[in-house]
Amino acid sequence: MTQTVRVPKARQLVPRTRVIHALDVEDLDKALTIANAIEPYVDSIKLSYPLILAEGPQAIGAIKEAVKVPILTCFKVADIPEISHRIMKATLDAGADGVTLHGFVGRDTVRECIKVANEYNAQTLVIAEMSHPGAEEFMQPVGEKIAEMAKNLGATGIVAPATRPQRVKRYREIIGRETIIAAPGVGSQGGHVGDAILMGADYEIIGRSIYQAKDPAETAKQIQHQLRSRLEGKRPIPLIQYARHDAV
Ligand code: 3DU
Repeated sequence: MTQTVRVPKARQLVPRTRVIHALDVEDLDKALTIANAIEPYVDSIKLSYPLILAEGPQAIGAIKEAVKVPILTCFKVADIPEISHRIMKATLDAGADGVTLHGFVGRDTVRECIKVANEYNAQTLVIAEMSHPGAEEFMQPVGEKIAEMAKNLGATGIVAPATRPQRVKRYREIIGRETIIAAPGVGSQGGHVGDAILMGADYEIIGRSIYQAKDPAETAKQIQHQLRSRLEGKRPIPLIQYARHDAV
């Protein structure tokens, strides 16, 4: 007897506003209110430990139900392959459409995570270099190797620092145009709206500047205007309509 295997259809990231909102609040009602209000101005909502530890993994599904954009989780998976496999499965079963994972743990873990994600048609963003100053200490020296590995293993994309736009440019040179770059660090961490995209990123990840604003929707709208006017006439590197990578 053949068994029917349910393959959940993950929502795909599409570059429209080119902003991913990091919704790092700790209260689900608040998260839902903000998610609904800012949805027109973002391509994705990214959830992380602050919300999920407070409200449980079902918060992923609750937010997903409230909006149409893909939901990313930012658990920065970094365990041995077996445990990473289970973390990935649990996250994707909870409704995530894409995940972040660390690259420094090495190719066996990264390969395993991409394999699980592909079963769900979900996106994988491998962190090459983080955006905070401390990332220069240990991550930056190996970031380029991580980016190359992520590309070769067929990750959807990498995470590179909007706080250091020249590094984004370097990562773009290394990975070519098929692999996307999502760049956190805009706003509260000091990165300027548009800098990372002008250097070759596909998305800028923005958290506190939006969800801590008095009027998150108005702020997200303003950011969108700012981004548009920065990109106007400046010819950012063209957008990629990427497909899922199956090169694992
Ligand atoms: O600094 P913000 O509030 O704009 O939020 C940035 C988000 O991006 C936050 O969720 C953080 O966990 C995530 N992130 C980085 O800031 C830096 C990285 O290298 C990777 C993820």
